[in-house]
Amino acid sequence: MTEALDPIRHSGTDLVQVECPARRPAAGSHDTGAPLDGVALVTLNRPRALNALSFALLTDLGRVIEALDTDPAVRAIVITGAGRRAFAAGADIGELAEQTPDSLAASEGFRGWDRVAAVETPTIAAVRGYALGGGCELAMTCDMLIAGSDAVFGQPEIKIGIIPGAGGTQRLTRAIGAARAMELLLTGRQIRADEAARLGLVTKVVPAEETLASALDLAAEIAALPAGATRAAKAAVRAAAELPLAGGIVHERMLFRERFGTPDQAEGMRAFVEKRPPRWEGRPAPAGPTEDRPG
Ligand code: CO8
Repeated sequence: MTEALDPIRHSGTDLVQVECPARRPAAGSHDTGAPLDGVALVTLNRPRALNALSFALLTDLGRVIEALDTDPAVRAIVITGAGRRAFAAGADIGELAEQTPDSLAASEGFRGWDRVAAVETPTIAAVRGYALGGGCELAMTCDMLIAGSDAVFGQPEIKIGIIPGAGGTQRLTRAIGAARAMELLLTGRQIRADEAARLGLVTKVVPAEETLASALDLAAEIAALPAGATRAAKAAVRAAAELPLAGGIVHERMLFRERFGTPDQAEGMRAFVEKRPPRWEGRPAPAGPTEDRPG
């Protein structure tokens, strides 16, 4: 761990806060919330502007995410927005209004999304309120998306004379299909959590107040599993969006073979045979017997 050398990894910045290990939201006034081993919580922190993604925020987000991704103690990352009203209502329109084709070509801003897309650690978006424009694109860039019942998704860029520029046309189309993506992209219509779930945009919808806890619980479940395997599973699923089926299967087989000979593979299989919980590298064995044995 390099905690003392890299404060951004553990506390973030004013615009992008980090809690690592994350704490589950407290149940009562005396409960500080249990720390969740291996889970980092990243909070977009401009609540008065509905967490609009300014260039400065995007730069900080990229640095924070990169730092967390290279920390071996971090095995799952949750990204959320400060406050109850928004995950993020898009890129900062005030800043965008000043841009030209040349300034955008030279801009580092896009790297905020690109860096989130590039991390090997599993990522989960916890969305309450608005996830619009670049905010929707950021949520879709995460591997899983937990939506509160008050979540609202959309790509409204068409209404301000532009189109999505941070992957929205591509990721929305892959997530929900071309015909449905076309309608949302060409009208800018916003959809609520239940419709987003029906369309396959989100992993699950939960009561609004439980959004963050639910995302953190999912992250903790993933973080308790062997990190090499969760990263490989993520890489394989990501490849499905990039490669033709035959190429994707070749890629999966390569990742599958790579697992063999790793300490986690040896330990996982030995523990199964010996009918005991596995002890993953660098972590204590879980208390109880294994509940779910692989099928
Ligand atoms: N940018 C800047 N400020 C914003 C944004 C935004 N995207 N969204 C909200 N705000 C600010 C408002 O200006 C307001 O500030 P203030 O109180 O100082 O006036 C504050 O947040 C609260 O917003 P509202 O008063 O508008 O709240 P409402 O409840 O009335 O409306 C909405 C909420 C519907 C979310 C409304 O704020 C809205 O339509 N926001 C804009 C949504 C939008 O069009 N998003 C897409 C932006 S373009 C984009 O994301 C492109 C991404 C790719 C570019 C990559 C560049 C590097």
